[in-house]
Amino acid sequence: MTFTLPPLPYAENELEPYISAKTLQFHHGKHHQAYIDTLNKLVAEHSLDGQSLEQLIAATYHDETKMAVFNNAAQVWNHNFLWPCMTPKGGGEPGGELAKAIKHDFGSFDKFAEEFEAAAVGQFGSGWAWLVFDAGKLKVIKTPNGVDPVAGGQAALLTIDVWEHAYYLDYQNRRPDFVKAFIEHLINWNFVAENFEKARQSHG
Ligand code: MN3
Repeated sequence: MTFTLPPLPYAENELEPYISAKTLQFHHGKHHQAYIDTLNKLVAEHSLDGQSLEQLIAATYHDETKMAVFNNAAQVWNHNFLWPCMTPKGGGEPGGELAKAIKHDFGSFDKFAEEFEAAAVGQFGSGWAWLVFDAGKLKVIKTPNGVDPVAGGQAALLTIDVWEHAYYLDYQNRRPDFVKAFIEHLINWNFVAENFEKARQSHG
């Protein structure tokens, strides 16, 4: 079994003007593909065939002899998860149970948005910001490099990639402008709500 690149759930130019087709060509077609190719090579070298991404991430986190496997498996998982977090004409605010939970756990949607923005802008160097469901509560976290909630045993609901390759062609050093555009125009709240529903059901 080898890992393969999932197709984007939209055309490369459909997130414009917030993310250009050129950025997606490189981010999806080159960076994500490269993590997959490297992971397939490493899985064969380490005789780790037949394991899911989640199993590989759990088995190699904090294992210094398999750091490259962890980094690439986590980055494949993170990018597989990232694409459906965005949608053309996204953004706005969620409804239903997710809206209630955000209000309950953050105080208001605006407070959630502020916290998510601060995590994404404030992640020093490469990494990710996330909305997660952890022990029955919504939380915003940030992680460096490839580290993700899967490694920490939390359920991921939403992510933004703040590696420079995610925004540099369109925003150069203006990460805050990219984060703002992501929140206001790109978040796919239907996908986040589906993830929330699954996480709540498995939490019981
Ligand atoms: Mn990336």
